[in-house]
Amino acid sequence: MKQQLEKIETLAKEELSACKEIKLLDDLRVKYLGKKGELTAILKQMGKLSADERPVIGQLANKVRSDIEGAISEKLSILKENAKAEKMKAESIDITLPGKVQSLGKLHPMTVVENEIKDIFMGMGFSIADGPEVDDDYHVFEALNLPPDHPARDTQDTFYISDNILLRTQTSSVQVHVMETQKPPIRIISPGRVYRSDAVDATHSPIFHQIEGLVVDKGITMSDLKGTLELLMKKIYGNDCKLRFRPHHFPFTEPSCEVDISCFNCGGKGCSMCKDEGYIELLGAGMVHPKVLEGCGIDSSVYSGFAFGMGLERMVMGKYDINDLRLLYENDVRFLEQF
Ligand code: 2NM
Repeated sequence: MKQQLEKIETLAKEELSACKEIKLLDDLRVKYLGKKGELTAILKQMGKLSADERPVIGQLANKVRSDIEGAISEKLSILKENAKAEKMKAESIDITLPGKVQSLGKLHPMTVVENEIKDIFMGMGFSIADGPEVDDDYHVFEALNLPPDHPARDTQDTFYISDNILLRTQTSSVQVHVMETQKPPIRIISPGRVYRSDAVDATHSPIFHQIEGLVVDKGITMSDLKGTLELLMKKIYGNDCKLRFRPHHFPFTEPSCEVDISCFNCGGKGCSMCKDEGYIELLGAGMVHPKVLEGCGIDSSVYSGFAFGMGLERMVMGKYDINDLRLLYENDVRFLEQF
């Protein structure tokens, strides 16, 4: 019987050490230690033993049971550890793997400058006005003191949908809509796309962009116009930039002026960029013509206003030293990547 017990222990330990799965461990426990197990079968024969042998074998049987139990629980924890380690390995992420570089897009230089100008004007209390690109003759020309036979219409030849409906040549049409529907004080800028019947070259395009501004209130003078434009240009081109106001004529303003800024390139000394002028023309401006105010239902004996208009393309070309307008529309990444 002693040998039988020792054999059971040896066999159990052999089987246990070969066991590789947690669920098979339970089968082994039943096989050796269960009610119908091998150890129990031997203990059932204890009655046949003599009184001398019984305690010795009993003690041995208990030792074998606890040895096997110990071996099972030891094996169980080893198998659990292994399973955990394998799971960790399967789920691990190799953080040394180089990442995929995401190439981020960015804003077009036209958008950058437009946003910059909008921010500056919003900081001065202006709001942004929007309006139709297809409008009628009245809002684009007539209300701006450009009657049908006016010679200035020649320089603003545009695309006609019908005799009366056309693509706007400047965003002043938006300002007419605003003056018709809002009471002063008015403080707006109107950025947007405008159209002229021009052939494409380095400085012309039939579609381009403008930002116009309009202020109407009691007591508005030319000095308000000068102060506003000076602040705008110093914020965009730096504090050293100087402005030059030259007399000019527009049908919709009186008096009118053109505004130049000291050359971005040479600072005023004269170079090829400013054609030795030292200055570059950037804006048209003036005091809103009384006829325009009256036409929009604003009493010109009470209110006065200033207005200005600038080409966005020209501002962008000056700021980034771009010599051909077409580069702004072609969307060639080799060009766009430079900003
Ligand atoms: C310019 C130059 C000068 C202008 C005038 C008006 C309005 F609607 F108030 F009459 N809006 N914009 C204006 C004045 C535009 O662009 C070169």
